Order: sequence, then structure tokens, then C-alpha cells
Amino acid sequence: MSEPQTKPKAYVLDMFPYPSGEGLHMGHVKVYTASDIYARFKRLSGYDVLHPTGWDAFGLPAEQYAIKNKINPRISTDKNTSHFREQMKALGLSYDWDRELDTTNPKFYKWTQWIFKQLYKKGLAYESYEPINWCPHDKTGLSNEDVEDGKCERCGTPVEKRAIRQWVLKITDYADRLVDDLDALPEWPEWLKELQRNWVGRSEGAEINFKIVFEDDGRAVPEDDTVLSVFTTRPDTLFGATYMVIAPEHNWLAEMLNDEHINAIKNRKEVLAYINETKNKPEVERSALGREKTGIKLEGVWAINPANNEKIPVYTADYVLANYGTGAIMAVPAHDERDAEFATKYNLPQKIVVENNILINSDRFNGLTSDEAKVKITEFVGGKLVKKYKLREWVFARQRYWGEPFPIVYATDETGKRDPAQPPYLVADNELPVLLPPVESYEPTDTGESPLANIPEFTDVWGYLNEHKEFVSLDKNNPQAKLFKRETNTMPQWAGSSWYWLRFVDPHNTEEIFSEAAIKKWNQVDTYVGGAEHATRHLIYARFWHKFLYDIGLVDFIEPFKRIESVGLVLGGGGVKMSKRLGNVINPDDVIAHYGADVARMYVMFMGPFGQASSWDEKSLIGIRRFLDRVEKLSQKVIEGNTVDSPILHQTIKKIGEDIEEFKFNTAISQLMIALNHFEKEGLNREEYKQFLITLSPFAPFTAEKLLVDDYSTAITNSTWPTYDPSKLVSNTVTFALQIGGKLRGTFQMPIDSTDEAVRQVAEGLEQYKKYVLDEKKEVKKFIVVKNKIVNIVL
Ligand code: ANZ
Repeated sequence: MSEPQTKPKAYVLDMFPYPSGEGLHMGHVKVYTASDIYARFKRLSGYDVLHPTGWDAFGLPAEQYAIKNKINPRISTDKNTSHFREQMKALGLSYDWDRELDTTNPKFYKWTQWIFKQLYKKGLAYESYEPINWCPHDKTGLSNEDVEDGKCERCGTPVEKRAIRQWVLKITDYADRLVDDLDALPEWPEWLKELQRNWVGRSEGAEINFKIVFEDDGRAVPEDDTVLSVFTTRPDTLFGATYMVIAPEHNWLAEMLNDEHINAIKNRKEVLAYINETKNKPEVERSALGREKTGIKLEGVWAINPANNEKIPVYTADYVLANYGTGAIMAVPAHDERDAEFATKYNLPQKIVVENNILINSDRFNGLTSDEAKVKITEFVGGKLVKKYKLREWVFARQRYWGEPFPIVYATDETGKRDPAQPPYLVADNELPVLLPPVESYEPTDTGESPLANIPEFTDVWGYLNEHKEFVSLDKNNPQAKLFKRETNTMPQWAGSSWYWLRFVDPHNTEEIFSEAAIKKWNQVDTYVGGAEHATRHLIYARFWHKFLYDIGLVDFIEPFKRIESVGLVLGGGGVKMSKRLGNVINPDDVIAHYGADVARMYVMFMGPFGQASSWDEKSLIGIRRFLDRVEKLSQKVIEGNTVDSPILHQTIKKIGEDIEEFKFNTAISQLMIALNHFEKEGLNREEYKQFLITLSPFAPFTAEKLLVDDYSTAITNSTWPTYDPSKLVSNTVTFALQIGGKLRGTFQMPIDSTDEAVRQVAEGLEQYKKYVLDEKKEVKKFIVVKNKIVNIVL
């Protein structure tokens, strides 16, 4: 008996949309059409394809809309998702609609809460009172990832530091793996991996202790045994450290300035004034290279360089940040640019200690390479080699309404308030989901409390702790029932998207998050398509949760997304951004209504390379409409016959298959155009026309389906991708000469008989075009294509 034949699988996923009130925009159309073409091609090629979608529907915009229009976000979200669904169906997107999900549906967020429970049990989620970023406009705490240049990424308001109670996830426990596992992703673009590395910001270096001494001038000073630790990535330059800098917010400095140590720093008043001055400067500004450095010397205080026992001055300066490394540095102006800027301004000595990677002026270490010296010098002064990260813990609570409630309760004391002596308790699994209650007012408060805090029906629950110390509810009148208070923060909008791709494999499972069989079958997402704006936040969080789920044995692959394809912007005419203000927004509904869905699909794919920005051009839309009309008309030229001899058809099958695999949809469409031109002239037989329609079908499914059903009584779903015969391929490329401004600037290859449009598109993508036209800001007066021979660009 033979084994049952199983098809190979392909999991093709879009970054699922946030269903805004505006409906789909052209950027969505570009992403979703691309993944749809890919999914359709894979199905035709015999793959078992998983191609689902859903709604990432929690978050501030829905809530703000609710506040403004006094409408429950549940209602507006459902309205928006219906509109999105309709538009997607109109576009012919072949999603597995029976797997659709919505992060705001309790059936889904039950499992988001369940994952939070697992994180809590493993010590990766904890309550924190550390000061965090606070947006005074949105009235909520923010994660580091939500802050851009010191401003709230959503509304642009400068963020403040505020100490409020928070839930925090220990993403830093995964920092090394978030960097190292990128090596297991050969199909991710290199720039994306670099962004991920920079976000984690791993630095390898050393922590080295410097002894602090106070000048002996009869003052009452603290004991002389203080040591301060610095973090450096260049311990090899220790002999060149000519002063030390402490961050203005450093704890030790605060201590030396308090009333008990009134004499410790001789210029106490001036130092306090300086610290006060720096308080509200954004971090990015403080540490920027080239910005004028400020600082002040701590008079009467010295540090001892442990390498050579030299006494060096100590400064406080705001270019040193309190929350990175140890908040203090050894300054090596000869080898560090920021230190050099500071040293020049304050006339501090600079000492060169490394030349051509070899140590000099470094006593017994002279002659060693930097790498050797890093280890040796650290050892010599009793320091330790450490790694530091820019990545901060993930602030995971929002003081807002429209998010997942936490599966957390607090025991109360006799006053009916949270008992501070007891830890938070998890809610038992069979109490999940903790439902988000309907409320009257969604307004956030200024107090750092979520609007949920004012709803006793939500906050007050009666029950007991079971043998696992998890909360189980009881009737209020049950003698065993005690009063507990629910956590009233909600999860940030990134929670649901941090694991949703796993739920698609088994979306209706009510017993488990997903079955083992389902995840075995579908495994990793093979191709993940979306916008570059998710290069850090979403993809950092998603990889973190995935690795955690791996650690607790739910998945057996370490990375969620095998391959990523990132979309370029769809710009308005003339290359400007589409915006309401400029009135140049193209609505997909209008394009579909006027030209048809197939034209909308093919046009966004033909605009230019998928990963690059391209601008809207109504004329090309008409060109695509004509192309499809001609495909229909071609059926009149079809003669009887079922042998496939046409070399151009073999070429087309090969090229389109390869191009779709590589997300080169624009050149695939050019090939369809070349083939059509050829068939119009030379004619084709029934079988050839059928195969041509199948190669067209991923791009223009409505047209292809209509013709296949009418002429062949068959549907796309019953078709298979045609195979080409390599022996029937002809070499059919030609070499074009490229003339720019009257000079020959090079040559390039094109398929024979390429359309002028296709030639122009390729030419505009060439290095020479960038160099001699774009970079020199030249205006193109004429663009002449001599068929199969020359491109002449007149400037
Ligand atoms: C001495 C030195 C010599 C340094 C040299 C660099 C070059 P990354 O790579 O970003 O981790 N540094 C350490 N803590 C700091 C803080 N809290 N605020 C501002 N700067 C800080 O940078 C690490 C380097 O940045 C450290 O290595 C330290 O300067 C500085 F030729 O130490 B270095």
C-alpha cells in the first residue's frame, strides 16, 4: 500500500489590517493583491494554501472615534470590518473566509489573555512602578517603541516621564535571541534584519570600577571608599581616559547633593542648577553627535583611573544618559567623538592610546591589538565583560478602554481596597475570557486610571482562590465568596497581532489555543507580506511572543515568518504622498466601479517593482483596461488544436512562474503583454489560449474565470499551472542601447518585442537613469523607444 499523497503546504499571510472608518486605501490594495496573486499561483501549482485574513481592531483610533461620535467601539468596529470585507471581496481576494478572525472578539482574546497568563507564570510579566513614557494628550502610558524622537508616535505630543502603576513584559530576556536568530532567516531582506538588530542595540563591552576621592581641604566629606562603575565598549582605551562623566540623574550624584552631603561637591549650587536645566531635554537631543555639549565639573571630586592610578576630574553632563549602561562613562576624547567635542569645549587633555588597532601609551599593554587588550585590560583592573542592550522592557498596559482586559484580580483588605500585602492573582482558565464590559463613557482620565476603574460591575468580583492560587468566581452570597478587584488597565494594541498567525491554523478551536495537528500541518508562515512601518514594533513583539510560545512547547519552530516581502508606497500623481489635505487620495471603490477589479489589481502590480514607491497615473489604468479587453477579443482568433508549440507561450509560463515566486509582478505583467501582442499577430490554438488564461488568472481572476467558464466550461479552481518545455524556449531577448541626453550610457536586456511601456519601466529603474536624470534633477523632455533597439531620453 502506498502512503497517502499529501500536497506541499504554503502559508501566505498579509499583515492583517486595522479596520479604520476610511475603508481600504491603495496601499492595502497593493499588499493584498500581491499576496493574493502569490496564493493563487501556489494553489494552481499544486500547493495546499493557507491564506487567511482578519482584523487587528483594538487600539486608540477606534476609541477616539467612539468618544467623538458617542458610539460604542464594538458597533463602529463591526461596521468597519463589514465595509473592509466587502471591499476585499470586490477585489477578488481569495482569502479563506471561514478562518476570518477579529482580535476584539472574546473568542479570540480569550487566548491573548491565556498567553498573558503563561507569561506571568514564567515571571515574564510583572507590575512595575518605574517611571515610564506618558502621553499627556492620549492620557496613557507608552512603550519605548511608541515613542519617536521624544514624541508620542500617534499624536506627536512630547512624552513625559511619569511614575504610574504598569504591567511590563520582560522582552529583554529575549534580546540575544532576537538578534542571533536573525541568522536563521535568509529570506528576510538585509535592511530589515539590520533594523531589528539596531532596535535591540546589543553592545559588548566592560564594566569597570573607578574609585572616587574627595579633595582633602578640611571639608567634611563622605568616606573615600566610593566606587562608580562605567560601561565602555572600548576598555582597550582605558589609558586614554582623561576624565569621567556622570549622568545628571545618576543616583549617586543625587545622594552627593542631598542635605546630608552638603559639602561633598564644592560647587553644589551650580551643579544643582545645571541638573535642573537638563531635566526636560529629550534624550535624542541630548546624545546627538554634533550638538553643542554642556556640562559642569564637580569641584573637589576626583576619580582614579584604575589602569594607571591617575587622578582625573569628574563632570556631570547631559550627553550621558542615566538609563543606559551604568549611567556613567570614562571619557576618552582621543577616540570618541562626543568626548572629543566636550573635551575641546572644556579644554580637557586628549591622549592617543591606539594607533592602527595597536595599543600605544598603555604601559605593559603596548603592542597588543585592541581585541586582545579589551580582555586583558578588563581583567587587569578587575572589571567584567558585559553586554548591554538599547531594548527596554515592554510597557504592556494602557490606561484606556478599547483593549483586552487582563486576566488578573487583586485580593482586598477589610477596607474593600486592594490589599497591598498580597500579590496579583491570575484568573482561572475556565473564567476566561475576562470580558470587556460595555461602558457609558470611554474618556480616559488624568489620574492614570482606565475608564474601567469607574465601573463597579466590572471591578468588583466575588470568589475564592483555588489550589493553584487562581481566582474562581462565586455567587456574592456564597459564604466562601470574598471580594476581589479586577485589574482595570487594558493591553496595548500590539497584543493580538503578536500571535494571531498561530490562531489561523485552527481558528474555531474552543478547547485549546490551536491543536497540535493543525500547527504541525501549517507550521511557519512561509511568506509574510506587509508594510515597512512594521519593521520594528510588530515584528519585534511577534518574534518575542513566538519564541516564548516555543519555550513553553506550543510551537516547534523558532521564528514565525520564514520570508518577508515589504511593500513600497503608492503615491499620488507626481510622486507626492496621497493625503486628504492635498485631495489626491484615490479611492479603490472608485477604481473598481469605473474600470473593474481586475484593472485595479493589475494596475497596482504594474506600477513598478513591488518593494518600491510608485506614483499614480490614470493613463496606465486605461492601458490595463485595454489590455484586458484585447485578451477577451483574442478568443475570436483561437483556432482548433491542442498541441502547445508556441515558444512565446513556453517562455511566458516560465517567466511568470519565476517572477511571481520572486514578487516581480510588474515584469510578469510585461510578459503577459508581450505574449498578447504576439498572439494577436500570429494567432493561437484552443489549448494555448487556455494556458495563457491560466497564467493570467492570478492577476485578473474575474476576466480569466469568465473566459475559462464560457469557452472551456472549467473554473480556475479546477485548473493547474501549465508546465513549459525547456526545449521549446527560444532565446528571445534583445539588447537595448541606452542614450541619455545624447550620450550612450550603457545597454540593457529586454524580452523581444517588449512594449514601449515595459521598456520605459525597466529603463527608469536602471542605475544610469538614477545617476544622470534623477540625481542631477534633469527634466525628461522626450522618451523615445526604438523597438528592440534603442532608448533615447531627451533632456
Ligand atoms: C569609552 C570609549 C572610548 C567609548 C571610545 C567609545 C569609544 P554603544 O555602542 O552605543 O553601546 N556610553 C556608555 N554609557 C553611556 C551613557 N549612559 N550615555 C552616553 N554614552 C554612554 O556605546 C557605548 C559607548 O558609549 C561606551 O564606550 C561609552 O563610551 C558611551 F573610543 O567608553 B565608550
